[in-house]
Amino acid sequence: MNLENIAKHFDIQGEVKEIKPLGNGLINDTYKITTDGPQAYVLQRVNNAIFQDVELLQNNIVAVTRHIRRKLEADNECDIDRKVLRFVTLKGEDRTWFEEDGKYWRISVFIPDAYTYETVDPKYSRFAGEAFGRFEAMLSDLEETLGETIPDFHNMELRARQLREAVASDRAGRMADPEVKAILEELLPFEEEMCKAERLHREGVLPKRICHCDTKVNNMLFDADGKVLCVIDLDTVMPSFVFSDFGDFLRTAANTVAEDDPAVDRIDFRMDIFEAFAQGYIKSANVFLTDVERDNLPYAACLFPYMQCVRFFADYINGDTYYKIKYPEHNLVRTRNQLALFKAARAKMPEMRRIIENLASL
Ligand code: GN1
Ligand code: MG
Repeated sequence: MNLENIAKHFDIQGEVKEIKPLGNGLINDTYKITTDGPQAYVLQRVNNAIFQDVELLQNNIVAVTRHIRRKLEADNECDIDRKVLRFVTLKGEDRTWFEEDGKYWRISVFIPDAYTYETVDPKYSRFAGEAFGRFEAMLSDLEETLGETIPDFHNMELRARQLREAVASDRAGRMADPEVKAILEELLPFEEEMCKAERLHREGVLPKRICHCDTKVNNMLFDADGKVLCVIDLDTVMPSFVFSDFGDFLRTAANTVAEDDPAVDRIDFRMDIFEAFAQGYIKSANVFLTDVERDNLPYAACLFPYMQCVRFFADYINGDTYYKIKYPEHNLVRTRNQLALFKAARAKMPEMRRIIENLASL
């Protein structure tokens, strides 16, 4: 696969000097392109086994980035090119993706002097909460209707069903392991409680809004002073419950260890990170947040470790077909980790509720 030949189809400035791997996403392949011109670029192969409609996905992303850019311009923001991603079109076309031999590619302009982190302190957590709340607020009046790039992506009922299907077909023969059975027994009793969002939606009291849906800590760019520049990794931007962005950020940020750390006994759910993130989030999301959404933020903080646990676990039982793994038990280690985090978070729900009530009354 010649990456330079792929890059040649896009309208980039300057000659390509070097193309090197970038970042550590679990789904797409990402590279940095250095040129002899003023700009560097990010080249990505979109994993179309997972994102099956790349055209819909890129249409979503173009609509979202265009809308945010217009808002920033209207607000007379400075340095806009570092605050929203820009996707490069193909030479002579206005399409932002290229297909060859069943592989899909896209290029965006690299944002210089930006940093990503795998962990945050409370101060950065508050900035992050504000940024994701602002992201949702800015998109609340988007004219275009966005498609779901992965249908029912954060639908807990579907994820629970997929786990049961994985268990029933036991494709990799892993159900024979007593530990696997024990994890399943631990997870099942919480299923109904965790499917609350879908029920509220059916009752008509929980709306879908445009959310980011992959608010891991490392999907946000910070400048050298710790201020949030922008939100990246926009493949999963789609209609969802606000719980997605609130819960998934805390899943990574409030965990005392990384999501694949085997040291389960060191796992805790950090309330200082929760409180700071909630402060920032509620501050900027207050303009649209309903009482039902706000009151259920503690539930969201538990839902996402639970859902991720179910997803890693189903993938392990299926024989590791979805997430990239670095060693054979990687998905099982991730499962144990997320289960411990879920339990830690759930034990802290009363404290979370107090914090949210306090913030609501300010
Ligand atoms: C995947 O690609 P990445 O690493 O940002 C996944 C998320 C999971 C996450 C777990 C499309 O995100 O939903 O939360 O791994 N993305 C998709 O680390 O499934
Ligand atoms: Mg990512």
